[in-house]
Amino acid sequence: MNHKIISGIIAALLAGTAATAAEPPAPCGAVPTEQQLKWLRMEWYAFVHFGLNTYTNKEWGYGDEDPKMFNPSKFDADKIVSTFKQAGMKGMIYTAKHHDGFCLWPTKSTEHNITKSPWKDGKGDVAKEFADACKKNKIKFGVYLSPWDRNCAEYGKPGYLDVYYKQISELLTNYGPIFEIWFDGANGGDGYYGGAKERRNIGKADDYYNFTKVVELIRGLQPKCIIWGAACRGDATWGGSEKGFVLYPYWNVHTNQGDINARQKRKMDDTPAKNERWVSFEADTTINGAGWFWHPNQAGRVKNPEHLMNEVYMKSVGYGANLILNVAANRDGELDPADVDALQRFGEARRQLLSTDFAAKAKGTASNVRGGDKKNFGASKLVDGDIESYWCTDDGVTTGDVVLKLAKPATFDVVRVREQIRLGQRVQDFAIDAWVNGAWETIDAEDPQNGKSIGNQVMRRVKPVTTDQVRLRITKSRACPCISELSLLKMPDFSKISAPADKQDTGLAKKDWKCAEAPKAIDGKADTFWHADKAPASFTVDMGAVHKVASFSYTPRQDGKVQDMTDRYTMELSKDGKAWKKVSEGEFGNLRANPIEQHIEFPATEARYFRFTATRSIEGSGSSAAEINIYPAK
Ligand code: FUL
Repeated sequence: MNHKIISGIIAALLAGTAATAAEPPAPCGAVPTEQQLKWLRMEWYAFVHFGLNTYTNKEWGYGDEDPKMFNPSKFDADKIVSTFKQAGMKGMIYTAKHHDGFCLWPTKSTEHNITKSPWKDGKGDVAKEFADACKKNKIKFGVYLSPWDRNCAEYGKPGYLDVYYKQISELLTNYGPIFEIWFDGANGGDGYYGGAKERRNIGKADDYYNFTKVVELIRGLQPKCIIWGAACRGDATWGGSEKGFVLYPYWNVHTNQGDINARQKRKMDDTPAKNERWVSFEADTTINGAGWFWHPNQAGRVKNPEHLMNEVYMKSVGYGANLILNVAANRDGELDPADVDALQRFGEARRQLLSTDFAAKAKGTASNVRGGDKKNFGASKLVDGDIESYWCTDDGVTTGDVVLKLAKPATFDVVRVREQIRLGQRVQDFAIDAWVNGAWETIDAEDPQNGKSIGNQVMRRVKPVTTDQVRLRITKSRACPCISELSLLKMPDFSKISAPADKQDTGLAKKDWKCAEAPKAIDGKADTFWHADKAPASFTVDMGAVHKVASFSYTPRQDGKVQDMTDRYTMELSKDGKAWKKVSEGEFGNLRANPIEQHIEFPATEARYFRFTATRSIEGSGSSAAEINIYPAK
């Protein structure tokens, strides 16, 4: 027997005496489907609002818009999609039909569709061009299909459902794999409805659309498609704001509809309930403060990369949810250069943030390792760059810590932690310490009040420290913790990524304006507002001199309340304060979900006075306005 064989036998004998491989723990509570898991790992993708509203300067079309307006001479889906790809986005969702009911693909379900537009001689198909471009650029394609249809004569009656189900079927049959379908929650209200021009209420959306049936239909056509909204009957739902954040702690597991709908900061039950479901949140927002659709002169309202990072990305993806970021196409069918600039800079900032993990390959020591099996469940799993492997403790051990010794001292200010969510979301509270000047210093404390969640991932902004040792302390968990990764990251220096300058246009200077009834509507401050107990209610403003004006903007009350929030108006102008001309009347769309400033254009008119009449409010019988701006004709 030669030397090599003998040592081989000794090694085999020794291995036999070592601890045997431990079994993985049983899942705890609800777990994501394979599709939900893949979807959560996409993190972020684009939303593209592009349709007839793009041409009317509105957020919500009424349903009577002329399809002839749609003629985007420079539309190039590939150019748009490659911009998203370059920014690092993993997919895009297109508004194939918004509330105005206009279908941007040649549907057989309604006449109100793109075949009636001059674009490509009525042979265009925006959904197809986006789907093909996504395939080419290797990002995923999804569709938004508004349930509310302000054009369809049958809306609110059973007949509409055939139309709607047909639209779902067409989009899920003819455009390749759809990664997500979006069912907007805005429903019912006034509209054109085939000429009826009336208000239609549908009662409970879940009952009217029969989302249980919708889910079945979709599962039959594309079982891998993530179903968003649909009264939470699908896989994912709204994050609760249109500002792009979710609340923290953030839990993907819910015991009932009310729990999901509340979307509130809450503690998770220590013991999983039998009826728990996995429904993840998706935070939605626009890259441009002007709204979901493109609006003229919106360039100055783009959100800068630092805001996108701190207020949007870190509070959505960084809390464990997904982010859908809207970048609207303009009337030519192109993205706004200012939006593209901000997107690319934010994309670069995100890349830089994730580019260096100072914890990679650190040496880990854990307080407890499942079955003593370091090979499969040891602390090194936290830093091996493999999202599937994880550190895990013995069953019943729901607290524990891991100390990571870095190869060399590093300076970081973001700590990312991820759970192996295939086994459920478990951790209810944790803390992070750094070894500084010979002692442990807590750089991210526990939250005994609400606890802290992890889930797919959590990115914590911590006090910047330089250290070569970091400790993760799991202090509360529903079952033995299963932590797949811990990363130490550094936020980039935004001054080097140069954000687009904020150059918001507020219109005519107001220093000579006078208004006895509503000074707060013209004080230049969005946090104060004019309020009246009734609607209609008006106020008149003397602008001090005659100007040729062509548009105005209205900012709704910004205190988070919708009570008495005006959403219909009349605007009149006068040169002398005696003879008045109505230049515009209508609706401010989507204020409940997204109470932002809205711009309204009217024919250029010479005026010294304007009279704003609030004619209706979303809730209550009063009226309000935080600010009115008036813009000169160009
Ligand atoms: C909202 C809609 O009403 C908006 O117009 C927009 O499409 C947004 C994404 O969802 O609820």
